[in-house]
Amino acid sequence: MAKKQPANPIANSAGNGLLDRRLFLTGGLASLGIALSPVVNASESTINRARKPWMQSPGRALGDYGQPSQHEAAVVREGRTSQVGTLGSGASRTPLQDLQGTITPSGLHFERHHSGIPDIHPEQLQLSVQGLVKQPLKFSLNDLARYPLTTKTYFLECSGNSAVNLGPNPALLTCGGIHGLVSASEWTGVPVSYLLDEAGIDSKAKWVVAEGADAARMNRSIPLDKMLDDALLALYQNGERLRPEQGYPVRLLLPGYEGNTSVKWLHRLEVSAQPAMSRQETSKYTDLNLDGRAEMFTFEMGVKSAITSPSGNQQLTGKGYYEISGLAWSGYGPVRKVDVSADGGKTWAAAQLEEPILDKSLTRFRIPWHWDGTPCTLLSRAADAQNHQPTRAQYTKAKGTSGFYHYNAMQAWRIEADGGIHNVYV
Ligand SMILES: Nc1nc2c(c(=O)[nH]1)N[C@H]1C(S)=C(S)[C@@H](COP(=O)(O)O)O[C@H]1N2
Ligand SMILES: [Mo]
Repeated sequence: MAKKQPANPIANSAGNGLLDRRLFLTGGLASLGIALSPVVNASESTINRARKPWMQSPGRALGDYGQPSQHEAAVVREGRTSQVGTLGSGASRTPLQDLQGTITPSGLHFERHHSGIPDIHPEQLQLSVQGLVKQPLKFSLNDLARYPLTTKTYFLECSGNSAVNLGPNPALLTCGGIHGLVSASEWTGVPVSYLLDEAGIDSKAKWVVAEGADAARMNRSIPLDKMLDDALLALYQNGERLRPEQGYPVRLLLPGYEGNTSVKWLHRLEVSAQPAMSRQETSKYTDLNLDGRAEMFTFEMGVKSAITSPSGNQQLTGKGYYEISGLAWSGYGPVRKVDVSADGGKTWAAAQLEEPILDKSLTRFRIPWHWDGTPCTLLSRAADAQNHQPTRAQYTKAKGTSGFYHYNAMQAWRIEADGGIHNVYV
């Protein structure tokens, strides 16, 4: 006799079918009478004894440098754009909706270059430390690699990330298309403080101007305190040397700061009393306020989250059980909490945060959900120790819609009755 199912087998934790985040700790799907896969009957039980084509002869040869499965060829950087007449001066985005965990595969790290990707021979790059120092120093790559190294996981986010959602109408993009100017890696390198200590900082020093060796010579002024705190000269990314796109052979990595300050292809650190007032900190990368004045040197990336699945341009295949999953991060420190709503923000449930929850890194959140097949709106909101992610209305009320950088408001996915999913403003 079939077991009678209770009408509502699972305790809801918020409206529209959000379930308790501890579902899996308390017995999982089977104990709740949820089946996700078809049952195999007796006549089908030889199913895995048949010799498939790939079991009939030896597979292919060993290789030098591994590549993803050819069946994953559709998982690529997206939204690639470059200035008219150029191929490398623009941006490409991480396909967040196709990835899991919290580390971005190096080949899918987002890119943002102001003048293409230089090809730099590691023996020819020299990093100089100069300006208001007791003794100017010059480092070859070999010199740098002899210093004690440190390994940390950090996100990197362009401050123009998600700005498309300031537009008058919601863009019908994927999650990566909207939020994919954020990635995370395990970075290994030399703390900048080691080099500055060795050079000896003059008491008048307050800033360090970092300059890249690309054709743009991109440069930014960084507060000396940040450079002495957690700034890293990154040499390795996810265990291997930096990719050319990420600044090979050495980049500055400023945890939690807007991506622009993490100067790639680094060749000069100039200690100074004043900021350089360079193009990227005056004409660009300033935040326009409602009163028409622009704020400069707004470095930290505010707390943000995005649901990566289910998300824009994906398709639900009928009502039933789904896991809602996404990423949260903050330039001010670890993520403290992520809430999810399935009813457009009326009710909220706390999502499960996956350990380890690291400082200035991506944090994966998950929450089980039962979709009843009717249209609904999914939202996530993150908080760090100090701040909550604002709603879009709160953000635009405080900042207007003419700005561009540091947009961190909540984002909503509309699920239609046919299972189609698209970006909406709520
Ligand atoms: N030298 C140099 N450094 C640079 C840039 C650049 O064009 N040249 N782009 C900056 C910007 S705007 C961002 S968001 C990050 C992007 O880093 P990524 O390409 O490794 O993702 O690098 C920053 N560092
Ligand atoms: Mo950027």
